[in-house]
Amino acid sequence: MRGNLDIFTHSRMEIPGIDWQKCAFTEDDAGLLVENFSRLGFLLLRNHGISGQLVEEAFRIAQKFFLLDSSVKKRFLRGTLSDNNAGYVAYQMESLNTANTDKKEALNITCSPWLLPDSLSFLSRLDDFYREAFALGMHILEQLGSFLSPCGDKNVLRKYHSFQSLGVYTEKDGIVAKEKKKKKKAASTLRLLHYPPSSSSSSTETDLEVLAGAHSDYGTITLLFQDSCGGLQVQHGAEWVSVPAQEQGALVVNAGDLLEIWTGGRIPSTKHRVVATPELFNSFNGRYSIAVFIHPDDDTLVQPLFGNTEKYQSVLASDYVGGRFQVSYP
Ligand SMILES: O=C(O)CCC(=O)C(=O)O
Repeated sequence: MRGNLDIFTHSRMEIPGIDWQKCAFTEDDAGLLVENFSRLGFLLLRNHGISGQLVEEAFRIAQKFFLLDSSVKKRFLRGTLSDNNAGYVAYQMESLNTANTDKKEALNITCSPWLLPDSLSFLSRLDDFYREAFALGMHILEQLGSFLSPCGDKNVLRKYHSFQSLGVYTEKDGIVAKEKKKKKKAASTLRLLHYPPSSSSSSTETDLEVLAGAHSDYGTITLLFQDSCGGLQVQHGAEWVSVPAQEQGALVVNAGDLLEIWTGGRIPSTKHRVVATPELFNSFNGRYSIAVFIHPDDDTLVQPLFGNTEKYQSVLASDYVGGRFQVSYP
């Protein structure tokens, strides 16, 4: 134990872990958070406070969605809804790295209004999960801001992130759409991911099957929930560090490109990928994960505030994410 943080991994080649509930969030704790987050741009957060029931329900909803017939899912393809990033990403439709197409399917749920048909109405139950995840994300940003800003300003990063509930709604709560129109827009997204069971039965250290190509995330921070299949790896120089699967219910937090810019490189947005594991070969349903991508409001000018402020150029949040999407979805 160091301060109020329980650092349960010490090797430079492991993802640092933090017990979030034990943290009183003093200035010392914020310093240790920054210190550990700075190492790889990844953290494992135990006791994160998000209701286990909500997490389990979110995974059940993901399974229910991906089990739908592919002809149903394809009715809601990404690019055909009012928000360009919302919708279903079919198997091999995305290339997180141009070297190969990803062996996964995904559903992007953004905060822009999406009137769900009856067949998808169960997706509206994801809102509470998203709300808790977003609140945790804001708490993390407050801690980072309070340590990094010279005057201890908790709001220095948080203030650019307005909360909006997910845009999914059904006929009976149509009011959601009206409320959304008044609010600021942001690219924050809840993403359900499914990696079907691998067809290949051999994946060795030297010959790994890549299911999601190496990439960095585009926004501020990502909260990632994964099942027990494992396979997430984080780049460290020429090596790949494996992220333990679902360690004691821990969730993964990683920095996106915009946090790297804001922190002048102090907290890096590190490349990561997903590879096939023996657990995936043996699993009947494949691998499931859920990512909450937290982005600043579209009109935010993201500029280096701390760290090496000379190294990065300012960028408009909406321009940056738009550019990255163009490359991922050829
Ligand atoms: O599925 C995962 O574990 C990671 C997904 C990911 O990195 C992404 O969608 O950006």
